[in-house]
Amino acid sequence: MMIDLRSDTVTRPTAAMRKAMAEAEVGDDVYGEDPTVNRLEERAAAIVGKEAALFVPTGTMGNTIAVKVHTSHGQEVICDARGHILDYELAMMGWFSGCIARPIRTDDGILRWDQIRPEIRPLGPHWAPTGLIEIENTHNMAGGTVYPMKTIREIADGAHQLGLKVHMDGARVFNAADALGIPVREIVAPVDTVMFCLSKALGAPVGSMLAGTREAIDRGRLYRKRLGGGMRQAGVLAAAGLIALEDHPQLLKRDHANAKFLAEAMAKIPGIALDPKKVQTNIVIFDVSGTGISTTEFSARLQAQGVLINPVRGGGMRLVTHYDADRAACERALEAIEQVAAGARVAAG
Ligand code: TLP
Repeated sequence: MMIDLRSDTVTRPTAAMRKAMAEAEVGDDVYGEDPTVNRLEERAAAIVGKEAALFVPTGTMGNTIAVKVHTSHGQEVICDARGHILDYELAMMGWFSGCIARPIRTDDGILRWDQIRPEIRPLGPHWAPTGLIEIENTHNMAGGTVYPMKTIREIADGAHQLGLKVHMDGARVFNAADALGIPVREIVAPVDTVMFCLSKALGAPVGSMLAGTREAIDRGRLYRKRLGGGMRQAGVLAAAGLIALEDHPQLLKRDHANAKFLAEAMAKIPGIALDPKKVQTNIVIFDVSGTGISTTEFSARLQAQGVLINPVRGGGMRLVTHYDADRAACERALEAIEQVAAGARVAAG
């Protein structure tokens, strides 16, 4: 059995999810007649404290719809330079919404209002105006970092005073809620829309939610259809999503403890560099350059030992903990990491 720590997207549906999927009551969701999808959308809206929510097949589609809802062609979207929306969504903000990104570099993935303010532009003879501010919480490639509430409020207050909207890519916002010990609804209260994934840390096989005002979600529903996301008897998927939403936020604590356990042990391995204090949720980004082998080689040697961990952009490697990798699996992964690092040091003499 491989231990797969490439992402929390790799989890398999639980027995309870498969049972709920098999028994799901369904209808045609494009007619608004799938009772299970309707229930999921209502529950998601209630849990995150927004007027309405939309079930979409992927996080990418949720972010794409949000950008479209808030912007017009020829505008800029302010985001972090390592944001998922910029680096991993095939330029959808350009392709679908006709916007370009105005990326801001950060150390920890967390944008601050004093960095954003100078980048906001009005329409001018040379400038594309700012159309939207996008923040990612938790921030994936910065290592699952969590936005402090004060920072979210400052960004949203500043943006709203200027008539701008804020979208949160909250693919893992339930992880942020666990780390802060507050409900998700509190985290997303200041922002206009939030996308969160059922299929990441929460463990559903498919699906994400976009939540916001009724008006934004009604328009978003039309963009979902345009993107090919009108899913008919999608209740079979929503049934698993409901279990992810209701029962799985409680499990995230375990993933966070496993990530911390791995980070603290890995920080002691010669050749591996990371700061375990920065690991707040289920993502650990680490540097293996001190071992003298490349990230691709490190990954290949781990695979030979039954552990999957991928290199990421920027020279590091990323591991993500999830419910299909318990503490025993993490201990075995740690042993493999120790052995690969030690083997590289021996070869380097
Ligand atoms: N992230 C995936 C990969 O695309 C990198 C992963 O393995 O972490 N926002 C954030 C912050 C994400 O991490 C992801 C997926 C998405 C959006 C997109 O979700 P999907 O894959 O459902 O389109």
